[in-house]
Amino acid sequence: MEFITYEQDGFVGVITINRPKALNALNSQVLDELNETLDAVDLNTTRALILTGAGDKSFVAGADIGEMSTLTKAEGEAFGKKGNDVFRKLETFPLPVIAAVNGFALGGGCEISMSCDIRICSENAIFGQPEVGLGITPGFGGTQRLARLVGAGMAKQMIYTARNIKADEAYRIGLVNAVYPAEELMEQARKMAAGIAANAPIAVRNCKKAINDGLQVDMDQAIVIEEKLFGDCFETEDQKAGMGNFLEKDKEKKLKVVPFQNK
Ligand code: DAK
Repeated sequence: MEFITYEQDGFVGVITINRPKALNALNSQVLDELNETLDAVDLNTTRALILTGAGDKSFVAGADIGEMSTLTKAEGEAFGKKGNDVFRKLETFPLPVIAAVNGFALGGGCEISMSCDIRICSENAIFGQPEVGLGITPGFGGTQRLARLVGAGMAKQMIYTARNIKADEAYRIGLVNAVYPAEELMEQARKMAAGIAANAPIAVRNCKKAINDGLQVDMDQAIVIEEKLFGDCFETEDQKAGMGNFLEKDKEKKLKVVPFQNK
């Protein structure tokens, strides 16, 4: 791989988009390599992923404008599909994904962070959807995910004005969960990922699915989705061990990570 690095640290996988000369802009090759990287993640030994960008200036400065500028209509559609497929794969990935946003997250960069489950960022992070200034609409789900995350009014303001926002404003509007000094960002991301990994992995996966799938339907159907995924947990060792430890009042045991098993 030329533009993606993957590092496994215990139960946590760290994916780094590594194209710093172009501020980690997403060209076709980056999207292909990201797709392959996700396909290669070992779901038996990994419980959470972190997605970040190489360097201290940029998470992802958007889709590659140079590559896009010469696309024909058919090529533009193919590029859009490639991006959307990878972003959707991240969004529906069976493990939680934390975006550690270490600088610019513009256009496709903001959009890929929104395909992750949780966003945390460094104090120098800048978010924005500048597409209308380039004569296009956000094309990797920005109109949809931003509106769902921060509400239609704020999303429309950001998208129509193409104005970038700084980390503190991203925090204020709920686009990111926390802001850290740049040098602490990855440590905090790893800490959060390790906290997730210490919990019952099938229950965590089911929570992700319940939230994601439930948000697409009305409350009556959403509750049925939750019931089903809740019921599934009662076929797992994790549920028996987790509740058994509590009932035995064994605090030490209760804190132990219960072994992962595939269903
Ligand atoms: N694409 C390609 N190269 C980029 C880039 C990008 N998005 N952003 C930065 N670079 C490159 C610069 O060209 C420069 O390369 P060299 O000249 O050194 O070779 C290098 O990274 C450093 O950038 P700067 O010299 O510009 O650095 P500054 O600190 O001065 O400025 C900046 C940083 C982030 C403010 C600036 O680089 C910038 O404004 N970049 C563009 C940001 C942007 O507009 N991003 C949104 C792109 S549009 C679609 C689906 C999705 C999309 C499109 C279609 N379909 C469904 C078909 C998505 C669109 C977008 O994301």
